[in-house]
Amino acid sequence: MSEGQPTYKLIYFNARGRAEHIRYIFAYAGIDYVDERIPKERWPELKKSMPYGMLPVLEIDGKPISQSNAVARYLARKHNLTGRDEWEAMMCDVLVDTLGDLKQCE
Ligand SMILES: N[C@@H](CCC(=O)N[C@@H](CS)C(=O)NCC(=O)O)C(=O)O
Repeated sequence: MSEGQPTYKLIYFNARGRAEHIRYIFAYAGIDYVDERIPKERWPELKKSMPYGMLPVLEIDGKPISQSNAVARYLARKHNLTGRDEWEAMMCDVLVDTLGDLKQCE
């Protein structure tokens, strides 16, 4: 990985879905990134080249990383958005996991 600020490209569909919390982190932390929104008709072809065949994917200096919550936690840690201590970090995880449970019930 390069020194200084990495380059970021967030690849997702034109939706909030599983990418919006990553966009929030970028916005809150004031980080520049490319917000690439894939039209549905391009997806079948692109899917073959994505890790695990799903989106979102965050390219960090060109390296594709999948799993939205892993990406969000990585960015949150890097930009001091995981609370003041271990307890608050756990509370952040409680919130994320609870939201995940609610999503499964949709
Ligand atoms: N656990 C993954 C789930 C990713 C996921 O389910 N992505 C869906 C969109 S929300 C997807 O890529 N669907 C298209 C497909 O599977 O072909 C994450 O949180 O990133």
